This record gives sequence, structure tokens and C-alpha cells, in this order.
Amino acid sequence: MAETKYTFCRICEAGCGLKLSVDNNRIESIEPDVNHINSKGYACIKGLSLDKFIESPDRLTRPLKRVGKDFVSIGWDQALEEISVKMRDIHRQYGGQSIAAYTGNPIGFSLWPNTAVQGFLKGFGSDKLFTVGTLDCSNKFAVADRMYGSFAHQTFPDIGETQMLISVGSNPKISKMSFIALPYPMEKIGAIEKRGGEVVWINPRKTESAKACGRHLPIRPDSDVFFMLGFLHELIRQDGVKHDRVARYMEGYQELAALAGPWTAERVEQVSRVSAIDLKSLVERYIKADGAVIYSSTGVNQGRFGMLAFWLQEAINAISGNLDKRGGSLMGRPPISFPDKTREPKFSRINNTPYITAGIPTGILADEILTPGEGQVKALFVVAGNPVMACANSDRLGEALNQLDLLVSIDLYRNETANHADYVLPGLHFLERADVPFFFMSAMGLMPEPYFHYTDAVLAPPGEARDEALILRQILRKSGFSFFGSRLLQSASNLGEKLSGLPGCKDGMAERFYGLITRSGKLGGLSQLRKYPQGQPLDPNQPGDYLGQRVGTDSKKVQLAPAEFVALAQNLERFFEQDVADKRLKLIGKRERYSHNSWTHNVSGFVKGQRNSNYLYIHPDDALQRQLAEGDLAEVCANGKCIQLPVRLDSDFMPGTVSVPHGWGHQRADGLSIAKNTQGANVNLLASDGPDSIEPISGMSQLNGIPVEIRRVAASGTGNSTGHN
Ligand SMILES: Nc1nc2c(c(=O)[nH]1)N[C@H]1C(S)=C(S)[C@@H](COP(=O)(O)OP(=O)(O)OC[C@H]3O[C@@H](n4cnc5c(=O)[nH]c(N)nc54)[C@H](O)[C@@H]3O)O[C@H]1N2
Ligand SMILES: Nc1nc2c(c(=O)[nH]1)N[C@H]1C(S)=C(S)[C@@H](COP(=O)(O)OP(=O)(O)OC[C@H]3O[C@@H](n4cnc5c(=O)[nH]c(N)nc54)[C@H](O)[C@@H]3O)O[C@H]1N2
Ligand code: SF4
Ligand SMILES: [Mo]
Repeated sequence: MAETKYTFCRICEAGCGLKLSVDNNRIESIEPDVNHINSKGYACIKGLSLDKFIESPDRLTRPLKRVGKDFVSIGWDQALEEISVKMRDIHRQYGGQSIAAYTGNPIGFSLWPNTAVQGFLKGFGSDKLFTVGTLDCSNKFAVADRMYGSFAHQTFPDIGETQMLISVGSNPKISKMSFIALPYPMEKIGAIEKRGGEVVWINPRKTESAKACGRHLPIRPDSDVFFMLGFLHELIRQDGVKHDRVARYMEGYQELAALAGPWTAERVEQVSRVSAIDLKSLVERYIKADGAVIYSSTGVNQGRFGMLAFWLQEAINAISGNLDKRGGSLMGRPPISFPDKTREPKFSRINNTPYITAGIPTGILADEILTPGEGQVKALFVVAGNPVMACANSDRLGEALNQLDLLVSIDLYRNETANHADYVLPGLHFLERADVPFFFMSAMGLMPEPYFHYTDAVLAPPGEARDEALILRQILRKSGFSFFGSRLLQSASNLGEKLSGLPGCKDGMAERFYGLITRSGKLGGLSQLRKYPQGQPLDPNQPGDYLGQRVGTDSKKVQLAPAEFVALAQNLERFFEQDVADKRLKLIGKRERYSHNSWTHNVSGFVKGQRNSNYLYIHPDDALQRQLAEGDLAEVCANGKCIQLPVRLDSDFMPGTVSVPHGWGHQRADGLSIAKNTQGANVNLLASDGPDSIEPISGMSQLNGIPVEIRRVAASGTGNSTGHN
């Protein structure tokens, strides 16, 4: 008989509650959970289509081993044995630091397997964890670390109370936001206007969100840092600084103000294309609003200066009195405390590139593999990731992966990265594992309405699919090493493994781990949490509880002008001159309702009709100059590489801006029977990698604002106008 199960979606940060009807380990129906504490009956098409991803005929159910160009299915014993033998050899020959891991976005939503990856690496004596954070948000970690004393001190807009939201480089209607758990964001953002407040979108594109509410101010891609400098200049000029608050709770104001000196609204307009009149009036309204906040997301993060732009944004919110204020920006209060102090700074052997939080920038992954010497990466474990689609300069990365002595992919499917792998191991879908909310909620408290919940696994894994954490621990043990390098933890791990070998038993480590951290977080442990599968409320946010109380810096004051940022900001003059003169088209991304990075194109309903490809979006004026018409095949070139795509004319984009959604170009994905037959091209073939291409300190890759050249290849209907790579 069908059973009703309450759980939550772990595809994006909204974390929507879901009500499933499960019969005989099959999902009969999925509904949004109307009684879920936070999402209250909201869920999007991806969450409501989970069954299609779980039950796909392409789902991996047994380990695969490469034999020549093909993969053959093998048993777990053989897979683990062979991989462990190889690992022992690699460790003996090249040392622990030759072993690395790349954790993709989906596994980021599950604390236990993520922790296990760290224990796995540490067990081998390695700290080489490549993190997708350097593709979307490590600029925010670097800033929080310097300004607030911990990477985990992240702010979020008080959407429910604010009188003015300035949203820079985000599109909540499609992406559901980042660094805030906000299901149904457009309803909550729309309510700002309804209560007499204001919403402003700073974006090169008039997005779906900007069409739904608020006012749109187009900005030239990758000029946000100048926009922020102009904003800061105006804020000071218009006397919008709360000097008493600054004096009490902050340090570095004079240096910050000195920096803003030259950046008048008129000057900034030349590069951002936001008119001086608009900027001045925006700042005036920001000062007047009782509770205003600037928020930014990947549109800013993925530019050349994401870290500096975010620093300036935070400084503006702080000195205007909006940080830690009702209706301004709030500092999360995490339900679970993790060690959040930045540990000893670490540097990669590649150009001394700094590590960021616990990881290394993906932008130097190829270099770490290709550069000989001690610590050269020889073995890579990719857990729930697709680096050859997601990372910059995909071709070079693909070539680098081919040089590895061992590449293991642990995934639901055989994706494009698996084309370079020696073994592909079947992992779990999130419905097949226990979880607590995403790290940003659990450990950073980025929740407008704080809550907590725990879910058990609601489905048993198909075939021989196995918990990622167990796989890694088994490889570690068989290779002769211990979890986190600790005998005690290894004994616990061995016990879990033994149990999992008994019929009907589970490893149980995930549950024990969540039990431990929820008890230490005073959340009552699992038996308590199981009583509230639809979520338990936590104490509401309290504006005013951060400044002077919880700031993590040595002086307990917010650092407005960290020396490293000020030094980097001095170079902006030079970039400004260059950018003013730069008339090239700038390429940006575009997230789509039916795409989630690279992994939702293997479901037929998601790629039907025109949705079976990505496109080159271009403003009609820019198209005309290049004799391009709708449906033509165009070539987009940058950094000496080109891709071809069908053209879509779109006047929602600011002239001078073109866009190509990422995550496409699956033609070589033999393990993805539906995605393989889609069209389109991988835009990350165009982005640069290497130590000189990433942002200093934050390690962010530049994926937005890339200068490109475009030319027509074939007119609509005359050639193959459905792109390829
Ligand atoms: N040009 C450009 N590039 C971008 C971006 C952009 O905006 N523009 N965005 C970047 C961003 S924000 C991100 S986060 C990265 C994402 O980068 P990645 O995480 O490397 O890429 P995904 O496409 O999300 O691939 C996820 C893989 O995990 C698998 N998977 C899903 N769930 C599970 C699970 O529970 N267990 C296991 N074992 N596997 C699972 C999927 O099958 C898929 O193969 O891409 C980045 N790349
Ligand atoms: N449907 C869907 N939802 C997703 C994802 C997905 O792939 N599909 N991915 C998830 C992931 S991993 C993440 S990290 C989040 C990201 O969530 P968001 O950060 O909200 O991502 P986007 O929707 O790509 O919004 C970025 C916006 O920045 C704009 N932009 C581009 N360049 C610039 C610039 O130089 N300056 C400014 N000001 N704006 C710019 C773009 O036009 C775009 O509207 O979304 C998550 N949600
Ligand atoms: S909005 Fe995000 S969390 Fe909610 S159902 Fe959609 S993908 Fe899942
Ligand atoms: Mo992301």
C-alpha cells in the first residue's frame, strides 16, 4: 500500500518541502507540501519531477570499468579492490597530495557525504579538494572572512521587512536565489512593492524577475565594481553615512571613503552605462528608505571583480546603517555550529594560489594535473560533479583528465566527465539518503524564517547504487588508510561497513553523524526531529544582535577596508580606462527554468521542442551589424576558441551584451540517452582557466562578461542551424 512520506528537495537553496506517495519503493506522486514550515506549498517543476531523474533508464546501478573505449559492468568487490590497489600505488609513488577530489553542486546539499570526502582526502594525507564554490560564490567567502572574521558570516536581505531591495546580478524567478532560503521568492519580493517599498534590478538583461515587479536598470556586464564605487561615492556625498554606528562598530572607514573619492556617478556612467542621474536618485532613495539593502548573486560573483564588488556592497550596507537592521541585511544565526574560523592559510603549488575556505579553485585543476613536480595530481575522485561541463576551458580540462593515472566518477549517470574516467560508480539520489538542510542554512543560518528539519531516506537505492560516503570509506580502508587519519573514526567506520553488509541493514553512519550534530546544536537529536518532518521553527532573526556582539574579527569590529582589498582596488583605475575603450560584445550566462547546470537535460519533458538546445541570445541592433537573423547559425569566439549556435534575437538584453546558457553540448554523453540527442554547445569552452585567469584571493573563475566576437556561419534554413560543439 502506498505510504505518504514528507521530505524536502535538495536541488536548490529554496529547500522546498515535498509530500511523496511511495508504493513498493516507487514514487506514485509528488506534491508540494502545503504544511512545510518554509515553502508552504511551493515547489518548482524540477522538484515535482524528481521521479524522472531517479527512475531514468540511464541511472547507474552497478559499477562500471573502462576497458579500451568502452565501459563494462563489474561487481563492487572488484571495483573497490582494483581502485584500492591503484590508490596504494599512487600514494606510494607520488604521496598523499597527488590524490584529489572535486565535489559538484548536488552533493553540496548533503552534509555527510561532503564531510566524508574531506575525511577521505585527509586519510590519504591530502587537502586537495576542488570546489565548485569557485564557480559561483567564493568571492563571498573571501569577503566575509576579511570583513566579519569568518567565511560563514554571510548576510542576507530582510526581504519580509525591507523598503528597498536592490538586486544585482540575480534572477530569482528562475533560479530561486542563492545565500538565502526563499521558496517562491517572487511572491515575497513582489510584496515589497505592494507595501509601498521599491525593488530595483541591476542587470544587463530585463529578466523574468524584472518583468514581474520592480524597476530595471540595465548595466554593462562586468562593471558592477564600478557601479558599487559610484554608489559608495554618492552615499558619502549625499551624507548617507551613519557615522555614530560606523564609529562604534566598524573600522577602516577613512580608507574606504578615500577609495571612493574619484568615482563620481558621472565617471562611473562611462563604464557601467547606468546614467549618473539614475545612480544619484537610486542612492537618494536608498538613504531615505527605512530599511534598504543591496543584494548580489552570480551575475556579480562570476565577473572579474566579484570579490571587490561584493566587499563594496557589504561596506555600503554597513555604513549606511542597514547591516543588522530590520529591513536591511541580516546576519545569519546558524542552528549548528561548525568550526568557521579560517584555518592556517594554505597555498597551491600552482603560483601560490591561495586555498579558499576548505578548497582549491577549480580554475587551476588542469594546472594541478598537468604541472609536474611534488604534489602533481594523479588520482581524482569526482563526486556528483561534471567538471568538463561546469568549469572554464573545458577542452583543456578534458585533456588534463586524460593524463590522470586514475579518475573515478561517483554519479547517478555516466555524464560527460565519465568519458575521461577509469571507473564510474553508482551513487545515491538525495531521496535515497538522510539529510538536514543545506550547509548555508544549517551552518550559516541564511533563513529569513529560521527553521530546521531532518529527513530519513525515503527510497531504497536501485540495484547496487551505494552511499557515496560508504564508497569512499571502503576505498580508504582497503587502501590501508584511516578516515580523517584517525584510528578511532576508522573503527566506527568499519562497524558501519560491517552493518551495511548484513541483509536489510544500513551503514547508519549518516544518521549517527546527523544525530551528533543536531544534539550538539541543541536541536534535540533525530528522535526529536523525526516528530516534525515538515520542519520545526527556530527563534526568529533578531536585527541588532550582530554588531558589537557576534562579529568574528579580532577587534570585534567590522573591517570596512581590508588591506588586501584596498590594494587590489588601486588597480581599478587601469581597468576603468581599458573598459571605457572596450566596445566588444560581452558574453553572459542565462539560467533556464528547465535546466539545472548540466544535469537536467536527460529527461524528455525538459528538452522537448525548442528546449532541446541552448542558443546565442543577441540584441537585434547587434545582430543587424553582423547580418545575423533569427535562426541563423553563428560562431561565438573568445580566447582563440569558437562554438557555433543558433541565433535568437532578444531585445531584453542590453545592446553590447550577448548570452549563452551553460550546461549544454551533450553530444558526446553516451551515458545520457536523451541528452545526447539534444543540440547546443558548451559555453565553457570559451572561458579561460589557469592561475592568471582567476580572481586573486577568491579564486573565482570568470564566467560572465567575457569579451567575444561573433560572426554568421549560415543563414537560417540554409545549413545545419542547430548548433554543435
Ligand atoms: N558558464 C557557466 N558555467 C557555470 C555556471 C554558469 O553560470 N555559467 N554556473 C556554475 C555553478 S553556479 C555551478 S554550482 C557549477 C555546477 O558544477 P557541477 O556540480 O560540477 O555540475 P552539474 O552540472 O551540477 O553536475 C552535477 C552532477 O551530479 C550528479 N548528481 C546529481 N545528484 C547527485 C547525487 O545525489 N549523488 C551523486 N553522486 N551524483 C549526483 C548529476 O548526475 C551530474 O552529473 O557549474 C558552474 N558552471
Ligand atoms: N532553473 C535553475 N535554477 C538554478 C540553477 C539552474 O541552473 N537552473 N542553478 C542553481 C545554482 S547552482 C546557483 S549558484 C543559483 C544562482 O542563482 P542566481 O545567482 O540568481 O543566478 P542567475 O539566474 O544566473 O542570475 C544571474 C543574473 O546575473 C545577470 N548578469 C550576468 N552578468 C552580469 C553582470 O556582469 N552584472 C550584473 N549586474 N548582472 C549580470 C544575468 O543576466 C542573470 O539574470 O541558481 C540555482 N538555481
Ligand atoms: S525551487 Fe529548488 S528546492 Fe524548490 S522544488 Fe524547485 S529545485 Fe527543488
Ligand atoms: Mo551554483
